[in-house]
Amino acid sequence: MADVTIRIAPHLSRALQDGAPVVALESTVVTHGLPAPHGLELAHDLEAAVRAHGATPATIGVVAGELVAGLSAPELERLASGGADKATLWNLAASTARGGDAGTTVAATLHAAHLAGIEVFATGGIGGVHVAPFDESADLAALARTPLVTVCSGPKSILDAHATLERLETAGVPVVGYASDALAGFHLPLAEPNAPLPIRADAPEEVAAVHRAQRALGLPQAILVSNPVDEGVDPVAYRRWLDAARRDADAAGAHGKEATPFLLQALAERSEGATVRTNLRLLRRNAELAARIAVALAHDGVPARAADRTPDPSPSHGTDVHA
Ligand code: PSU
Ligand code: MN
Repeated sequence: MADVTIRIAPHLSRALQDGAPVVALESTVVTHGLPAPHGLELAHDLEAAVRAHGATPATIGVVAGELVAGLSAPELERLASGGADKATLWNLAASTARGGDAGTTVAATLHAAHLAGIEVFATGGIGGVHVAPFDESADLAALARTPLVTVCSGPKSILDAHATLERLETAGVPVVGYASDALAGFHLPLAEPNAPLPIRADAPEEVAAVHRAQRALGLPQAILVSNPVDEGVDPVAYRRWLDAARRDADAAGAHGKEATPFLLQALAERSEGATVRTNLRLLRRNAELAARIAVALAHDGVPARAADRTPDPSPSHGTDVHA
């Protein structure tokens, strides 16, 4: 028996068994995405936003080598207190084998959420194609093969949005513009240059319908929901901060998995917190929308997950799951 293990918090396990709406949340934004003390506050805020809209939050991360869905308050505090690693797909196994703590990226969170049987996930901006050659986030690989509705505000604005959208197209990931027709630009409402999207949805039920159709067709990709932030930062100032942040990153030699956290931190400093305020705002909006989509899916009656399980490792909803 393959020894795939994820610990699912008991209250979450019950919600999943009942077919209640659940929203997965990532933890790299908590461990690496925001300057302290924003990380921990944010984690609690996002969970509250999900609850306020009728769903159960499931923040995912690695604690003492254990992959956990539904981190407890002390576990969140532990992750936010510094020193945690950043776990994406290529180092998730190493991270658990070593027994350490780690925030999970979009990619690793998608994987874990799917193992747990969760269908909806909210984040801020996804990873994608960096401007530096040959740096492409594993988020793209995970979105190509993990069937969750993933709500974001587009690719993080430190990336090449256009190249990221092309990769998503190649991978067959449907990108749904929520109440919008072009790709969201993370800190900016729209990505530059303007990138039209193939599908638009104006209500959570419409997103749920696309998700159901994707499942019914046996397509393995995520449904990526692009939810533009309502109030972004000033685009001209943003361009200046980003150029400076890129120079800072070059000077510091920040690349590989350090690149994203470094650039976000440099932007926060250069913008005197403006990018952080926008980031917090869009994260909250995305958690709210994800909760409404999870509620719409649950109202279908069909626990879509039970209906369309393919023969991949299918964990039961115990506290410890072995597939
Ligand atoms: N969005 C944010 N802040 C973040 C991230 C996304 O608003 O910190 C994180 C996510 O966890 C995403 C990761 O998966 O950055 C991408 O990192 P990389 O480009 O190294 O794959
Ligand atoms: Mn990378």
